Amino acid sequence: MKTMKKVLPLLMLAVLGLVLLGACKPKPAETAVSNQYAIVFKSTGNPYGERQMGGFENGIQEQGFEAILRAPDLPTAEAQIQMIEQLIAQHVAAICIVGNDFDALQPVLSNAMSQGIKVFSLDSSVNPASRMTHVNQADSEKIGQTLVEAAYDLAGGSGEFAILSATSQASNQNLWIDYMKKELEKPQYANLNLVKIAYGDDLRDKSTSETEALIASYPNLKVIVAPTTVGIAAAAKVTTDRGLIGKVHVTGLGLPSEMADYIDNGACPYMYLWNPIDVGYLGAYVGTALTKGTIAGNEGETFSAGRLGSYTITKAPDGGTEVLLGPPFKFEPSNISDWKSVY
Ligand code: RAM
Repeated sequence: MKTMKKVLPLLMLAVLGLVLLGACKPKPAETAVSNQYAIVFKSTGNPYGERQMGGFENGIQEQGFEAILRAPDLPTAEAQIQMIEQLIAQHVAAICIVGNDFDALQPVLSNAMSQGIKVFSLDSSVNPASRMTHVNQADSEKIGQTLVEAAYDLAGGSGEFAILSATSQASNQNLWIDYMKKELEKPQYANLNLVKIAYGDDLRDKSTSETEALIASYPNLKVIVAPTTVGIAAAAKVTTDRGLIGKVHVTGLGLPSEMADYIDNGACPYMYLWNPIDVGYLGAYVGTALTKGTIAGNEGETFSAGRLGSYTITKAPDGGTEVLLGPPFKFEPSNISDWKSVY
């Protein structure tokens, strides 16, 4: 019994010593971060998406990492969920998502983040709970205002106009359309009537048939505003083929390489866009800044984005944060030939 009394404190000391030793021991190296950075675009067959993914790939590769480029055949959330599940299984370092839906990707993207994968959206945002930050191509409110001003100008101040959008769930188009509706409430637009919002789903054939339906249903239609590069090209082709140049004006957001002919022939007197290659490239640097821990996606953090220089994360209108590329650019007959071979 006596020996026990002597030994017990010694034993306790030894245990304490072992515990302390364990706490001070250098931690085993963290599991190596993958060198793979993935981007998931809305759908295949979209030249704008190809440019954006190309910019992302370039930005990732020049930093010595591997880029994975994915896009489903159809622009649905379900198809993107499957792709993201595969990327989680691969344990990529980061996923850059061009969302086909604002909310529907939340469970799968939250799961990715809980496994240490850095998740951010680009071009078409997902809700703030599903992302660490968002790469926004241009000020969303400004885009909405600019497109209403264009419709007003091309309609000559009054009359009917329609919107030809992408899918009804596309968060970037929906946000721009919301800002357009807000802008339309201003008294100066009292005689400008938005008669219909049609959805071409960023598919060439559907955008063509939706444009034809607009023209058939609204014989007095003066302007079609397509805030999608696929939609605007389809609409301009329809008005050109049907001899409606000068009667139904087409404007919106277009890719210069696809729209140069329609700007030259007058089907689309002018349109707007940003550089999609730069959007993707900026995304590449957001991805690596997140994995390096330079940023965590919080307002006020800064990072450098290669040839584009330095950027600061700001508050987004949806309550999350974003990185803004810059202002949209106007393409018109005087400058379109400079841009049609660039993107
Ligand atoms: C289409 C896509 C893309 C959008 C551009 C303007 O290519 O919907 O997400 O940003 O148009």
